[in-house]
Amino acid sequence: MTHQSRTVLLAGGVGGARLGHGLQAHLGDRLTVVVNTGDDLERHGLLVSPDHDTVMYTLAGIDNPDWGWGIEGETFAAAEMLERYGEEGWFRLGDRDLATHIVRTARVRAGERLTAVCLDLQRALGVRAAILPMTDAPVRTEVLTEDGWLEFQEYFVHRHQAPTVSDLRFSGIDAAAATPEVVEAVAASELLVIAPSNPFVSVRPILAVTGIEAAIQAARARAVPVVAVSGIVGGKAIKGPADRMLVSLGHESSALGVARLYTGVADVFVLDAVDEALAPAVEALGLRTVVTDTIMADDAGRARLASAVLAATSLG
Ligand code: FO1
Repeated sequence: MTHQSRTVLLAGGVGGARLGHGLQAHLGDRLTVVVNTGDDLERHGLLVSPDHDTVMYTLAGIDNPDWGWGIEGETFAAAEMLERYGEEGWFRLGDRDLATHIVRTARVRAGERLTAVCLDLQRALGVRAAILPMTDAPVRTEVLTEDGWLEFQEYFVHRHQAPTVSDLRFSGIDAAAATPEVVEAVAASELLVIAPSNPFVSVRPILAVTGIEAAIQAARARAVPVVAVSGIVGGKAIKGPADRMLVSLGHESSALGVARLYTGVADVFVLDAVDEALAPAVEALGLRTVVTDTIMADDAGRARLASAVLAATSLG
């Protein structure tokens, strides 16, 4: 692969956004990011799309690097006023972020496709890559816990990911088809990358959308390589609940545990140097391995991992 390969990145939240930022530095508009929309929700009558917006703000260079979501220098005047009116405030919507939700909600309610609206928002922010919702249909991830089925953000934010997850479901997934833009991007791709996102609540919903896994397998049949990056380093998730979910859903909380989930869809697996000893076991699954520093602490780290991913399938 060269640094100009048409690349499609399957991404969820923070880890996906950071690798996307690194890949965009190399690829510009030859990068397409297909984002999970299972985390989407309605708040105060507005449609909020956290994974799309996290990737959009990050690729626009206006993300809040400490939080991994939201906009740098954000203010919360509207949120404070909403709370004065007795509205729930546990899901914090900043003033600039609200503009995104106001525009998106108004245009989707007027009948436009989510994808068309999202592409316009990205262009207005100067994003060079294309960030595509996995589908235009509503999909909502729910997790089964000791408190019953919870909507994703209720689990992730309101309950601080404390409950133990014993099952997952993506309501609406049966009626959700891949958009033409996603199918076209995968068909034109020369490289497919699975970001170091949560395999269960970020990557799996994308692969569950009708048409997406089939498009990926058709690309693989054309010798397009799929490179997956482990989001588990030294048995721990860089950020978020993926390590605990691996265990509570019956898997091993390790890079090998993640690799097992991607057999049959990935060809190359990128592990952190910390997990070098696991490489033979990953290769025994039929995956080629690349061992490198996968921590993206800053822009240089993001570009470095992106470079390693782009080089992962170059012959020789
Ligand atoms: N995460 C939090 O931990 N607390 C919040 O109040 C919060 C608000 C929020 C608003 C908009 C948005 O796009 C994302 C937001 N997130 C918040 C992050 C969000 O829960 C995660 O980005 C994902 O859904 C997981 O990737």
